[in-house]
Amino acid sequence: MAEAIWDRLFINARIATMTTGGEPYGMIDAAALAVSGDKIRWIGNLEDLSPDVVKNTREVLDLEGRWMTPGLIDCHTHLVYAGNRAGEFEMGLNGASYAEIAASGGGIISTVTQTRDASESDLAAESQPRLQALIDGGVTTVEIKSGYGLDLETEIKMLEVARQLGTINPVRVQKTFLGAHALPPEFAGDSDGYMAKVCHEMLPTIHALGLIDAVDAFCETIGFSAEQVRQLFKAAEKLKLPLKLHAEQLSNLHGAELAAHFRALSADHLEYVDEKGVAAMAKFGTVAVILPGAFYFLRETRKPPIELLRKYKVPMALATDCNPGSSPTTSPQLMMNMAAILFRLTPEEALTGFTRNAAAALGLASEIGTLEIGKQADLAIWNIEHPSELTQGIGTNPLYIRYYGKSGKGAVPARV
Ligand code: DI6
Ligand code: FE
Repeated sequence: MAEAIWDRLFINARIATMTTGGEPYGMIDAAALAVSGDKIRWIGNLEDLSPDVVKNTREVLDLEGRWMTPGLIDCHTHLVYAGNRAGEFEMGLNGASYAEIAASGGGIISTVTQTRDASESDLAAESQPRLQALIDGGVTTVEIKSGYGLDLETEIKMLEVARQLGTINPVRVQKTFLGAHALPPEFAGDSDGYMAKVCHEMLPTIHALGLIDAVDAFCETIGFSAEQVRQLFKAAEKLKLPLKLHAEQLSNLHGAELAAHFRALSADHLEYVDEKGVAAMAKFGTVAVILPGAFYFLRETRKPPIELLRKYKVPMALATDCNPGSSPTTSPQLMMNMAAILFRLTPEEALTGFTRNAAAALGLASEIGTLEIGKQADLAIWNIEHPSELTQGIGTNPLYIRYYGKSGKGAVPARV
């Protein structure tokens, strides 16, 4: 028998490739997709495949008309943390604002205390179910931020746990250093001093351990000023690390503009961004990461300027922002629904936000986010009649199979 030329061939699929320039969703009907090793080797109409090729493939999976999309990419999470903040949720419902809760020692700092106190193995064990929930929802790549340590030791512990989670689960983990998330209590009144420590001690030390794929900060009145973020970005630039920024979530400090001028991969949240900020993002190719979960949980009323982002053709990504305070969710599908209902994103924009544009927000557009020859074979296969159902449904999970290319040649597809 001739050498098998492909490891696996999916046939009778309807494929949303999420590529641009053709059909909506980059759709291919009556399609097939071939995988060898961890890469996509062929994609197209089933009728264009010769029967010999099909015969010589190691495994053929008949998808019986199901829809295939790129594996989902959650490009902004804080899913490694210890403890929970349900008590604050009650405080909030009794009238306290997010800023008031933060000022009274709650908020991010309460998670910092719990995360510092947790052992590395407890932190991993607490975080694993959140990652599993994302995987069960079709996620094949997830970004995980530090930022609940705010000291060298705990920031390393968080990023080390993120790294480990990526080695024991069939999912790609991108690790983002968010040492500039909040001011730790031991630096009260000295945020410049803390920022200096972040830039000159924590960042280079943690980078030398190989634990940083990107650098982020919380640019906000309750976080760090644009000037402080500029210092951090300069230090990160010297190490050639990609940049991201929590910008304009609660007020307009012109963080998006700053991020764009530093050629940051993304500016995230953006409820308060102005036209100048949007124009700068368009000019320098900075992705807008929209986080409807945080908007919803904080009962924010100011919406990100979707029309303006569309007008300037700024790519929009979506993410869960999974965290214990402002976005306690692990559901990409719910975020897609909220983005549509609250911000009027179309279902196609919503799915693009969890695939192609999310890949760009992580600097991984050449590897993942669309289904094309040569890209990673990270796939989600759904029991749906049309991709818009992924945005329409709430509390449903139509995932049929999730396939993670790096699980390796000959490995059983990662099913959920
Ligand atoms: N913005 C957010 O939405 C999260 N961090 C940030 O800078 C919230 C994190 C938390 O409340 O624990
Ligand atoms: Fe966040």
